[in-house]
Amino acid sequence: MSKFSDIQNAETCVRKAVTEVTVTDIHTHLFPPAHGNLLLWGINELLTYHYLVAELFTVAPRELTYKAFWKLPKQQQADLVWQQVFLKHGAFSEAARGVITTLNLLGLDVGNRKLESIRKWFDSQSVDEYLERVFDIANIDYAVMTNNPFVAEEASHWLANKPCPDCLKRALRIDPLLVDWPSAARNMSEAGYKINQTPNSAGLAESKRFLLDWAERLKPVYMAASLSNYFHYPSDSYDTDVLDEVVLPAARELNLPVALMIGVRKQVNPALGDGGDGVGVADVEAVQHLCQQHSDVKFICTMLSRVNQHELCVLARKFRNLHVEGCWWFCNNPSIMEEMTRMRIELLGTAFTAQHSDGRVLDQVIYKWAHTRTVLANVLVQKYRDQFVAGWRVGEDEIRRDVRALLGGSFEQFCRR
Ligand code: FIX
Ligand code: ZN
Repeated sequence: MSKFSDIQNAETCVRKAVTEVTVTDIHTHLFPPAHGNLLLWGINELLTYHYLVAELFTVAPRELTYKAFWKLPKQQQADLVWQQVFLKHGAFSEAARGVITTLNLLGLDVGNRKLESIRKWFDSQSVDEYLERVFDIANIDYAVMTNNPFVAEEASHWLANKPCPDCLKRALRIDPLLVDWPSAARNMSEAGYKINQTPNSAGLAESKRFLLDWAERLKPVYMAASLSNYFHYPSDSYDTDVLDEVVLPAARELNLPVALMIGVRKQVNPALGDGGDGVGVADVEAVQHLCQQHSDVKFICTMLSRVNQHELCVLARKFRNLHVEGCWWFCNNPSIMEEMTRMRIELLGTAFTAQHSDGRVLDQVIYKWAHTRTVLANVLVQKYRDQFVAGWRVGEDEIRRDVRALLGGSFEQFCRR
């Protein structure tokens, strides 16, 4: 295909390619509609997203206690967020601006700032069609969920073989095995596996059988765990034994990548519920040791602290079994996303995944991808300009190849390798 001879036409093509590319969303907290209330969607859920609940308490009058807030019905919680965050302080934050973007792209009149008509519209939606509509607006081919067999309610839907649409793939989420063995052991014992409260060799073998059984049931794209900023490997805590005896052997046997999300300071303020987690600088060397000592296992990694990003990116240059992905959670803001994406392209080319939505509320994926496309287009325009000035010419096919690589293509290639 012909190459662009002037940078303006190339840049126009870049922006068009980013706008039009179908995205693969490799980390979300969505659920199949058949799994009932586990799938969050609609204006009340959008407004009570744990990011916005945390923001509410940064501005609400002191008289609003956490306890009083949580006792309110969901709609009144949403009304409070709308009044205190949006009407009194504006939609500056990424989570607040995101609600506005979502409502606008759904074609709703958010300009009149009245929730009643918006609520009526959502009440008239059917969740199955709405899921399709949201994926269509966001232009997503499929999203990978977070499926935790240690959560009884989640497990019950899979054990009942409830339907799951093709656009939702599974991820086998295994945090409790690594961060809370006693609770994991209780769950597995209740499910009929012979597991002790302390991880002895018999219990580790049984927990591997539990993993293999769930992998058979879910057919996951990868196994995943969120780990604190205190995670080290190897270490003398039991998570090293669980990794060495259970998770990594299962990953090898199933040829499944292991996705590690590292750097959460769990529940720094428990009164905020899911919004109570913070961030801490983590140990990138733990990822280095895993890649070194298990070169036959594929690791997908994202870290929560901005401080860790450069070191993690350099590590991905050293290990072909490491794939860096996403601007996770507190990094999912335009300023940090731009910095991370620019750095990653400069160090990794397109051999990484630029973003995941982490969407907890179905409708959010609309804004998470709209905002990501804007940031990515601006960074890529600059990066193609840099190539152009150096003397490298590209054509439309290569631009579309590169954009897709950053938004799912490199991930799928890594998983296939
Ligand atoms: O561990 C995770 O998957 C995190 O993304 C979540 O626990 C977190 O609450 C979240 O949804 C952040 O966006
Ligand atoms: Zn998540």
